[in-house]
Amino acid sequence: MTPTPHDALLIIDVQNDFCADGALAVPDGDRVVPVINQLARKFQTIVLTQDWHPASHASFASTHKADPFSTIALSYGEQTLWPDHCVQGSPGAQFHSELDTNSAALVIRKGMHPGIDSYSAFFENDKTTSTGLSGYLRAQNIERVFCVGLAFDYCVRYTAEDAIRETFKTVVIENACRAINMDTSVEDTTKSFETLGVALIQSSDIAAL
Ligand code: VGL
Ligand code: ZN
Repeated sequence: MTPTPHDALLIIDVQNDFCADGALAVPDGDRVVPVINQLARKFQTIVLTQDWHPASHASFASTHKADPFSTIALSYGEQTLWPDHCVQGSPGAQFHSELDTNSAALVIRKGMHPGIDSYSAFFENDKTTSTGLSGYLRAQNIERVFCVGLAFDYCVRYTAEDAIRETFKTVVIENACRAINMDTSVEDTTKSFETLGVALIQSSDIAAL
């Protein structure tokens, strides 16, 4: 697989709070950084996402005086409650300091509505509020997206699922992702990718890396 001008790299949530010592640290989250930086050199179109919550966001357990990693019913359905993370402007919300952000054309900030979480780079968790990413990618004549980053079983998963529903060919580069891994979340993700036709590859499958 060699990236063409019709391919985009979507780099999901490589932020301090998802890396070592972060508020919602993903095991080995930091290890995606060198892999992603290497991949980025192969793509002309790169989009970054940044989880960017207001204080007291509806996805924070503290907002509901509930335990982190429990679930709650919100207006749009079941929502997992997380430790406070990626609060707008906080150090935890910044990109990992070693991530190459200079080559990105666009940063999509998500999870900004106080009452709606957003795992996907395309649609918020209510499945109707759009971030505008599809329109941007279509305007750039993008036909295929490669998804990388954190976390494999949440934001990368939802992004890839929406990308293929939005009719982009969709590839997830497994070794450029790390998972939160709750219950069967990783297994559920790989099964869903198989069902939907999301391709799962390794960074070494990208030609002449
Ligand atoms: C994420 C949980 C909450 C992610 C973001 O980036 O996967 N997970 N917010
Ligand atoms: Zn979040």
